[in-house]
Amino acid sequence: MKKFTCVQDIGDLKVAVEEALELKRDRYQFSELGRNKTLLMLFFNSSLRTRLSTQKAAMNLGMNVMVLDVNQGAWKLETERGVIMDGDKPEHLLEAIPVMGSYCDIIGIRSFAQFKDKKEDYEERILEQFIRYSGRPVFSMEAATRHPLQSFADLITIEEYKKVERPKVVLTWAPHPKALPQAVPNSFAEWMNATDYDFVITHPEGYELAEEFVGGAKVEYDQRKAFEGADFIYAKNWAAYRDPHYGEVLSKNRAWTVDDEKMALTNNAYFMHCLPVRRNMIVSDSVIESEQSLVIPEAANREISATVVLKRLLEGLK
Ligand code: AN0
Ligand code: CP
Repeated sequence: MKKFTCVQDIGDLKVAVEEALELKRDRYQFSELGRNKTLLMLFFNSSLRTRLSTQKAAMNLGMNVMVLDVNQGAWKLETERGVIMDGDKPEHLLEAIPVMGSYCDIIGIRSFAQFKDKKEDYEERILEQFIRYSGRPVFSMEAATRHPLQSFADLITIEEYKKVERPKVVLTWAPHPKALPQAVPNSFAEWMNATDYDFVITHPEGYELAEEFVGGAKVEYDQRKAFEGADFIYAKNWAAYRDPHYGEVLSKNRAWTVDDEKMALTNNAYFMHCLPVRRNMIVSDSVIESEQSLVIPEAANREISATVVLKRLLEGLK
């Protein structure tokens, strides 16, 4: 594998999940593969899970790891070409990228949507510049439009817990006080659409995701109807995608919070969320603490998805 930014990069999902479950049985099977190979993880945004699980995955494979928080201690980076750099940013991405590439073998990037310019976000300007100019295999640790390491961990989790071959999986919008990217729901939809599950998306009007991600999924505006018979409820907030409201919070309606009453409509569904989650906005205390909540095993599977991805990127170096 030469890069990992979207579902297509991982190839056959059944094969990928099998590889993940096999690695989960013994995550140190390839502890020599990464010897003298260096991973650089670069964060433009905060992280708990991605930072720790990806570093752990690299250590499982015997890699050396460097972590750089761009906003803490590094020079502020200008990302636009043609800018007269007389402001507060002393260094340009176009120098920083090849310099960083010269110190490592693989690069992971976290760079969220900025909600300033939809085209810029959806063209993945930052991620694409790393792919073009670093000379290294690049993987996404959540970029502007996708979070594939999360979606892969979500898929592994569903495969581990599903009781029927084709479960009904429901992605539901839920309220949040601040504007959040569409990367997690886009990516989740992209991965679910690549399976044969019964996949439904529910959200208030105005929160439609980009068509390229919705694909063949069913969209149901009535959340309660969507929940009927569900085997998995995957909650997430996102800001509006459609113009002229791109990046805006259109609703904080807590009638969309996932609570016991709504979970009772499902087929005793499991509850999933990528975390971090705001309790009693996205989900009630009692649902997230219930036996049906998978948020902890789901987060634990981030180490597994990252181990598979780094293993394949290491194999691609040879
Ligand atoms: C981020 C998001 O919604 O994309 C990261 C989730 C993994 N969440 C927040 O910024 C709270
Ligand atoms: N789910 C996830 O990616 O969490 P972090 O933002 O903490 O990395």
